[in-house]
Amino acid sequence: MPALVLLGAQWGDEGKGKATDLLGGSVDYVVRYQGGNNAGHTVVVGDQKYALHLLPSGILSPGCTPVIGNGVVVDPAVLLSELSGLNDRGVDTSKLLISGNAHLITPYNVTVDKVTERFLGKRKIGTTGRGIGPTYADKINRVGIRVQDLYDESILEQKVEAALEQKNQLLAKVFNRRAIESGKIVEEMLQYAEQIKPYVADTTLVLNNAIDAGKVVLFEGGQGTLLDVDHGTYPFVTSSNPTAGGACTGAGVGPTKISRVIGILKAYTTRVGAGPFPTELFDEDGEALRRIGGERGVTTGRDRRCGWFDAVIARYATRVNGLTDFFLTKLDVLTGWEQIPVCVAYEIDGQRVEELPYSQTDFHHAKPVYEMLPGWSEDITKAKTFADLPKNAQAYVKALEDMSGAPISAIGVGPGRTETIEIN
Ligand code: 2SA
Ligand code: GDP
Ligand code: MG
Repeated sequence: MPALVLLGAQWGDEGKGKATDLLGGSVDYVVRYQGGNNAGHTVVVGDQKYALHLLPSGILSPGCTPVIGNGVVVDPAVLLSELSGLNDRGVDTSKLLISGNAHLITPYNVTVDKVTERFLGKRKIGTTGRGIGPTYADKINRVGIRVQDLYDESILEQKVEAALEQKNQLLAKVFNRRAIESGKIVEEMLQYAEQIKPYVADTTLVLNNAIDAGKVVLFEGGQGTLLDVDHGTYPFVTSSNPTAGGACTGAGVGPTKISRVIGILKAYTTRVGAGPFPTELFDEDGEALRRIGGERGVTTGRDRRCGWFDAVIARYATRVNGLTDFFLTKLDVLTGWEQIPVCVAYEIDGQRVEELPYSQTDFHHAKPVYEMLPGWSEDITKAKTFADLPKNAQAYVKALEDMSGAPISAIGVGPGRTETIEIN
């Protein structure tokens, strides 16, 4: 098993942090390949709870080297504060490697993100306001600032000036805001340079050498499949590729090196931010899922929108990621419902549709077609094997597996490391 990808099969927050941490003991490298500190990955170790935003969840596994790949956008202030927060809690962060090609989130990118959202008003995306979209836009527009630019002051000055020329026009003309001074930005960025330097590396070389030497490399996705800028519910998406292909471009590793792609799949569905969500609930059931599941944004503290499981989405995730297997999470949250509705298809303009429509207009009109599955009332949080689960919980898992297009190889029955059933 040289390299594997672990990613969100829905709209994020499926429990990727816990799953990565679970595998952390048996892998040598954990690599973030996209996104930035918009992510919120929760790991519970014993009575300690960690919320990771930018750092890979593998940082909590002592034998593991955490890597921030070229596809990630790095806010240097957040990086340093997350590192010092972990150091204060006794976590060794010295092995971290950061790609010199990763792009930096600058203070003006954060400003543009927030101002744009305010300007969009009702049409806003509901971003995390961390500057993610504007930083990726700069990268594609070829006016981005990379980690390596911190070590060439004159290049940094030229690049910040070039980036601000456009931004200041936009801020002044469209948003009526004061111009941002490039000198101040350069000064701030240079403050971080020396502290970050020990971590900077040619990470594609390190990772390819590691795979060739038989080491195990895990690529940890942020957000989820339906938030992918190409394959998600555009424009209500993040600005990167959380899907499996993103691991190759975001880390500089070829697809032939990857032999397993695990989709993390919540036993129901959640979404944070705006955009279509066919199985969303606006009733007591939705409120109960939010309360029991603790569905609140790890980065922004926003309430997550909640709904029933959607098999159309799961099948789509299997397709666009080439999933080999699923980890099904938060099954325990569904304990207590007499019957559990599961969306098996959509009805769109009177037609039954089995696959996720490529047309956003159709997706906005999609009405879930539900099948009712019998629920269970027994506490399942102590279950260690599949056979320990009540018959109806077993049947729920089997039904989801049949509908989703890939085998379920692990089941989460609680937030802790040990609250997991592994299926061989
Ligand atoms: P952005 O900030 O440009 O990436 O926002 C664009 C959309 O992507 C969504 N997004 C997320 N969705 C779920 N979880 C995320 N991480 C945090 C968490 C979210 C939080 O773990 O809870 O705390 O609010 C995440 N990051 C980005 C975002 O809501 C927009 O819909
Ligand atoms: P991520 O972004 O995919 O890493 O997920 P988040 O950390 O944003 O949200 C998942 C939440 O569910 C966290 O609070 C986890 O501690 C919790 N969690 C993960 N797996 C399980 C599970 O199987 N059962 C329960 N009850 N909670 C879980
Ligand atoms: Mg999260």
